[in-house]
Amino acid sequence: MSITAERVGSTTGSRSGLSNQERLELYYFLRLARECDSAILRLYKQGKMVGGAYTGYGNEATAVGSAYALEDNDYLFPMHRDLGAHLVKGQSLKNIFLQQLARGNSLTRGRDGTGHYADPALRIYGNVSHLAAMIPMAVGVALASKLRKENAVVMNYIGDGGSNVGDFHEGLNMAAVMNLPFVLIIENNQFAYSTPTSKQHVAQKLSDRALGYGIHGVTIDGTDVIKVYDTCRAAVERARRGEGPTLIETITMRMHGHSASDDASYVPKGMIEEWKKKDPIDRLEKVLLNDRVLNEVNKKQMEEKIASGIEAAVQFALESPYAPGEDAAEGVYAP
Ligand SMILES: Cc1ncc(C[n+]2csc(CCOP(=O)(O)OP(=O)(O)O)c2C)c(N)n1
Ligand SMILES: [Mg+2]
Repeated sequence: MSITAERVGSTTGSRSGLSNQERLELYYFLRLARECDSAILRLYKQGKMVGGAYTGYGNEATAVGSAYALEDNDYLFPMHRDLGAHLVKGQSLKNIFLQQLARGNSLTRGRDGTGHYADPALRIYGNVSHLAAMIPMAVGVALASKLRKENAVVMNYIGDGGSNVGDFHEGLNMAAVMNLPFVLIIENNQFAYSTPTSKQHVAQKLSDRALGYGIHGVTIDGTDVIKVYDTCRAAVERARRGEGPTLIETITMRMHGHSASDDASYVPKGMIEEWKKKDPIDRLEKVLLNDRVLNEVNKKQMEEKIASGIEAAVQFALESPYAPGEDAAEGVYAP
């Protein structure tokens, strides 16, 4: 197997061959993800959420571009910044807000208020809270899928911080040794809660770790949705051909605090302003306007569709009941 550890690629130009309609769809999902996050923050500030609120501001291009490279029978193991990936894989707004608002008719039947859910019908296995513990699980699914000859690929995500947990090594090494159809994305958004990457690792690039496992590794601009799509599509196709796992590091910035209760005051002054210039939505919008794929008319239509869709889902969730207290332990433990 040939090994590539490319340097951070240029962010201009695309090999994607995406149609204009597909590029518009990517733009739609970027905006949908961000508007969902904004709605989640509003609900949190209104005291309508049961627990914390985690958003993906700045991570949208990574979440959307990567999941867009998957087919229906592929598996998605996202982490807490990847609402955009849930949406691309087909999750409904209703289910997202029922889950966020911890209602009894949510996918976890009110047992959780975040993306910690599974939806086997869509092959989405939302993150387990313990960082990196999901990697060996996702690798296990890749093994099961290979044994069943499903021709499916597993896409899994981890943060810069989570990539330093031991499970990362065990999971990725196992995927490499067994030559599994597995793609692992490290979302390097500069911080793990308040810890900057300089205090997490001294590796120049986290994708260089791929060399140690004998697999493909690449570091790319995680704010460029087309670049993310291109890279992930190539990795997914390679995995489907039986050529093993890929480690993809996407460089971006966590534009908000770790959660809604964190004001991110530890982030150096000016850093957020600097990264705003690389806002994933603005970047694609400029290209699409310039190419006359997007215009004021279809942009407005899209905004209205997004706003009304979210409004209806939030309303439905707010009107849905919480789970009755008596059955709180049901479905939590194996019978
Ligand atoms: C093993 C483990 N330790 C600590 C936590 C608490 N925790 C949840 S998210 C998080 C920060 C993760 O940082 P990173 O992996 O960089 O992802 P990011 O939140 O920046 O996207 C921490 C410390 C956890 N969930 N699991
Ligand atoms: Mg991080």
